[in-house]
Amino acid sequence: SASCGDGRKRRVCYYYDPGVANVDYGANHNMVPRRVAMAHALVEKYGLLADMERLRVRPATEAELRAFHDDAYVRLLRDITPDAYHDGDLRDRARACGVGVPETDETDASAYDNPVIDGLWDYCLRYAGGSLAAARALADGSSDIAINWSGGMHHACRGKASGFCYVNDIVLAIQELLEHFERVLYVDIDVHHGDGVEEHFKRESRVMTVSFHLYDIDRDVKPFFPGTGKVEDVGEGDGKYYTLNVPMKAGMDDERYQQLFRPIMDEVMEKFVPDAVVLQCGADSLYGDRLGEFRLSVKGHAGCVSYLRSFNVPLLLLGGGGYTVNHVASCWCYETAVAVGKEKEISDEIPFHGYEHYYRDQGYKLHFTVPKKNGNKKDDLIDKIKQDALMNLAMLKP
Ligand code: V1S
Ligand code: CA
Ligand code: ZN
Repeated sequence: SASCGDGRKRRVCYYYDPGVANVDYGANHNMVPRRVAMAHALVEKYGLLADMERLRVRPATEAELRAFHDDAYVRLLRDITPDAYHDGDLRDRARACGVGVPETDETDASAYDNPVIDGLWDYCLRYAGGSLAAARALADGSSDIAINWSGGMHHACRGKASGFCYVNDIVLAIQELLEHFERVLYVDIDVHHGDGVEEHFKRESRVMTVSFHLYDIDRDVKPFFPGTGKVEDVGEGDGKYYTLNVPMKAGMDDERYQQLFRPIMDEVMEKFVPDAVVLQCGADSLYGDRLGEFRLSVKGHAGCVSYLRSFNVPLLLLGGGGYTVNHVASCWCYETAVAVGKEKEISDEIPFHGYEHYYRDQGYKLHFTVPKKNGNKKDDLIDKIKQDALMNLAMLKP
C-alpha cells in the first residue's frame, strides 16, 4: 500500500526479468542492459518490492510483435544470430533492416548502433512482453501504475531497428491500451526525440505524443540523433496537433526543464484529457550522461514522474536511454520510490547491493550532485520554446 504527498494510495506493479539485463551489445557500445539489473538491485535493497506487485510474465509472442512490426522484420529478428550472420543472405536481410554491420566495415560489430547480439530474439520478446503485461495490468484495472524499466525503446520502426531499439514495445503497449481506453497520452523525457512512436501515431487523434528532447540543427558537425522533432512537426490529418515536440538546447537544468514541462503538461492534460498516460523515462537527460547533454538531477527527472502521477490517471512507466549506468540506476530506483509514494523515506546512502562500487565517484550516495553553472539566469529561449509549444496546444479542440 503506497501513500504519497496527495494522500492517495496507488496500486503499483513492477516487471523485472534478469533475462533482459544480461544481454551484451558489445564492449564499446553505450547501451548497457546491466543498468536495469543495477536499478533492480537497489529497488530490492531499499525494500520497495514490498510495496509493489511483481509481474511474472511470459515473453511476447511473434503474433504480438506483428501487431506493429512487419512480417519480414519479425522473421529476421527471430532468425538472426552472430553465427547466422555469416550467411550472405541473412546478412543482407539484416542490413536492410538496420541490424548489424554496414557494408563498409566487417570487423567491429560492437561499433554499430544495432548489433547482432547473442540472445537478441529472447531479449526483444522479454522486454516487449514486460511492457505488454504492464499495459494489461492498467487496462484491466488491477494496477494504477505499472513499471518496466527494460522497455521504452522509442526509435524502433515497423520494419527497421534504429538507435539501439529493435522492437518498439511502446507502440505495442499503446495499442494494447487503446483496446480499453479511449485516449492515450505518450510523454517522452529521454534526451532523444521519440521518433518511432510519433511516426506511428502522427495521424491518430486517440493518441497524443509529446517529446522533450535536445534538438540542435545549428551544430557544426551533424545534428543530434535522430535529427527530427522540431516544434513545427505537429502531426497530420486527423492527428494534426496531437503530436507535440519540445526541442531544447544543450545544458537544460532542473529549473528550466520544469519551467517548460509543468505548464506544457498542464495544458496537455486539460485539453487532451487522457484515460491513460505512458511515460518514457529515458535517463540520458540526466547530468553527466555519456550521450546526452542535459543537466537534470535525479530529483529533477523524477519531478516529471511525480507531476504526471499527481493527475491520478493510469500510468505506465518505461525506461529508455541512459548511458552513465550509476546515474540511470539511481534514477529508476528513485522513480520506483516515487511511484509507490516512498521517495521521502529512502536513504541517500547507497546500500550494499553488489554494485556499490559504481557509486564511488558520487560518494556512495543515491543522489549525485549537479555542479552549478554560472551563466545568464534569464533565458529568453525558454520563453520562446514555451510559447511555440503552447501555440500548438491552443489549436487542440478542448
Ligand atoms: N549519439 C550517439 C551515438 N553513439 C552511438 C554508438 C556509440 C558506440 C557504439 F559502439 C555504438 C553506437 N550511436 C549513436 C547514435 C544513436 C543514439 C541512440 C539513442 C537511443 C535512445 O537513448 O534514444 C533510446 C534507447 N547513432 C548515430 O548517431 C548514428 C550514426 C548516425 C553514428 C554512429 N554510428 C555508430 C552509426 C551511425
Ligand atoms: Ca524525448
Ligand atoms: Zn536517448
